[in-house]
Amino acid sequence: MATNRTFTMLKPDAVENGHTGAILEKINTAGFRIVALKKTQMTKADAESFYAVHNERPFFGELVEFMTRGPVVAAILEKDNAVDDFRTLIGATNPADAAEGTIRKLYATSMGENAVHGSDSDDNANIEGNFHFSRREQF
Ligand code: 3AN
Repeated sequence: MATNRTFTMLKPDAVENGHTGAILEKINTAGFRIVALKKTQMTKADAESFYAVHNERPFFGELVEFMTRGPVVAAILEKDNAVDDFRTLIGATNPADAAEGTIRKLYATSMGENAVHGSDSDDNANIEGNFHFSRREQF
């Protein structure tokens, strides 16, 4: 398995509820190296662009509103098999379906407010990481 990178955001619900430290600790304990990390507030235009792939979905407006209601913590993470292993660590999109011990099982409250984002492919990890971080912030 190749060492590769994924991108995550701790979403506004997780940050508001004070779970940033606990989630970063879980990420660290699971063996991910932090390549880049920052707390940032997305504008409406940022969220619409980041989630453009979902712009036809019925929940798009709700998603943009949620993702801009407070700061997020964005990070690029590195590990063998990073994309798949991170999606395993965060659990299913709907926290009701998420496995025990996963980040969403522990910290998410609903399908919309599900605590954490994880890229779904190497290509998207690259696009999403570059959306939030310049090249000289990734090392
Ligand atoms: P995942 O984040 O697990 O890859 P996606 O890509 O299907 O899930 O959805 C992107 C984001 O859109 C989710 N993280 C969630 O916040 C939101 N979302 C997905 N489905 C719904 C839904 N039915 N209602 C509200 N929000 C949703």
